[in-house]
Amino acid sequence: MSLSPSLLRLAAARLRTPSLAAGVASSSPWRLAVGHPRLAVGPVTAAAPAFLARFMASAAAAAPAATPLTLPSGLRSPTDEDIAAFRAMLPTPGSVVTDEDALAPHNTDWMGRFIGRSRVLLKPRSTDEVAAILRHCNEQGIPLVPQGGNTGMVGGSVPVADEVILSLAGMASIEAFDAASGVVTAQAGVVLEALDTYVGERGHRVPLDLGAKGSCQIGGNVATNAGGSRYVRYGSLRASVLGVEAVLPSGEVLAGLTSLRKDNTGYDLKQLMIGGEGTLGVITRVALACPPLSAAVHVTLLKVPSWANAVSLLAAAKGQLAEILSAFEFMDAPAVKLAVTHLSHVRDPLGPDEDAGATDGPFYVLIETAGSSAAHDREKLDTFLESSMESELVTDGVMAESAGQAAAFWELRESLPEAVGKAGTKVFKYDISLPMDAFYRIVTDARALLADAGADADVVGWGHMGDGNLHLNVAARGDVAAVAAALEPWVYEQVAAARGSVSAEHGLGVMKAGAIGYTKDAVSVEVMRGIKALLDPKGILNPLKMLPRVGEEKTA
Ligand code: FAD
Ligand code: 2HG
Ligand code: ZN
Repeated sequence: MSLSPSLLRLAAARLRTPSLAAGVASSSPWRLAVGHPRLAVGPVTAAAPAFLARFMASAAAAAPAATPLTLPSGLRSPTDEDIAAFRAMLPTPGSVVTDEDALAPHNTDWMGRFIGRSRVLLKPRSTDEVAAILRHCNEQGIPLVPQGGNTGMVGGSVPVADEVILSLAGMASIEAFDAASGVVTAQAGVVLEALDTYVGERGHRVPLDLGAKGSCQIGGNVATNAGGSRYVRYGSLRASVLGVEAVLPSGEVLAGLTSLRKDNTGYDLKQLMIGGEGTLGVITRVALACPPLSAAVHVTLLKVPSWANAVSLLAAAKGQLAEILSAFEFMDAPAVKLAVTHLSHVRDPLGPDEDAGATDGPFYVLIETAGSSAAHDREKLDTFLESSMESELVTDGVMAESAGQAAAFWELRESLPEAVGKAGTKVFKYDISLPMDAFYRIVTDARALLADAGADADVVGWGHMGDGNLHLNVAARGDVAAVAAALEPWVYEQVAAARGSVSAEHGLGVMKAGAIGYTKDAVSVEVMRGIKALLDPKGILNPLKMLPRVGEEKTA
């Protein structure tokens, strides 16, 4: 069924033309690239984007370094003899890094919150070299931290003490692409954006997109089972990753690099590596199913007056846009205000909002559709927008009319982690899954809690609403210890009471290892410990990450 001309006119009239000039976001080329197939994609660099480097520097200056933890007994620091042995195993120049300045960014996480003191970083160039390193470390009881792009948000990618850092950055080849199936095979160190560009040039897209795409690596994405903004369309990486090659702590290679779609021969061991956060093995290669690139992409930014309306809008989008819905992201008005206040290159195309800071709305919703027919998709979208406006679910909105405008809408959404980092001397991040009825309540409750405590803090929420994934962020100033005491374990208790998850997509790392019990039962945690003991009996891989130390488990 197609829209009548009058309805089309009405929809067009009510959807304001963006006040942004096309390409306004070009001050941040990192943001412009990929994720939006209609955009021209610039050259991809594996180097950390400028804003990451800038932000890491300011965050590190502002945030106190976490006290290094004590490693479990039986593990020891690498000695000069070990470093000599590593040099013998890794003959390529630059593969063994011991210079303190060069090590510094690898010892510090993205937030500057977790800071290790490793004295050696290894950069193997092949699976065999990874295997040799692990064999040596296992025999000697030397702990290691696998590191991808170091964009993780739970401190999983940096040492907690002086573990060896095993960087996958030297293993960045895209090895094969099967045009018939869309399966790409790549080494773990390939940067996500580079992989998306590569498959994009061949008519496909990586089924994963996230704000750190310019730095994070596919191996790190798989190790964290990263979610991101395409999850609502393509689901978990657990289904798209068809094969994984990984090196076990013993140095044995788990040769699971199949690209079969169906394979029911025994336990699916690759699933232990997906989301295993580098605690069970080092991922060296991945085979990933990439869906076809969509010929038509539409990006719309809508303003919704209340949370109840946002929930109804999501249901309407899932029902009416159905198979073309490719992102449904929400931001509260205070989060948008932080972005436009702290980042000069970010604009709010819907304009400043008098109500920003109110406890329940307005909310911004970014909807992306991706389909094979522009006319068909536009008709569906117009019908959906028309009915959403008629029923007053939506009060205002803009539809991108160019690739530059689409990029600018995405830039607003993806700039929020950086913006919130600029707003406080310490940022508390909670990446949680919650049912819709409890989803935004935790933001308003946290605001009230901190206001009662007299805290100086911005409490904001955004996230992948289509997947029930909220990012509750608190940018605190002044007495940040008091803010921490108010927030934890309060946040985890609220999540457990609502039967949510304390980690929706970022994993547990060192930050939340002790909080697993708020989401998983004791039997599940014991089974996980058993798997860890089986594959890594000496506990050399990413110690003190993901699983709680005995006696440290917190439960609801
Ligand atoms: P790292 O940070 O280096 O490592 C993460 C974990 O994986 C560590 O435990 C590490 O030991 C392990 N690891 C890394 N590589 C390997 C390997 N080859 N083998 C075994 N273990 C390995 N995450 C989301 O899920 N969704 C988002 O939308 C999202 N948006 C983000 C936006 C920004 C601006 C930033 C900074 C981060 C965001 N993240 C998001 C978090 C992060 O980018 C992801 O978790 C990402 O998948 C991490 O990849 P990485 O290569 O940087 O891994
Ligand atoms: C996002 O979706 C990322 O923006 C980061 O997962 C979330 O900074 C955060 O809290
Ligand atoms: Zn996210």
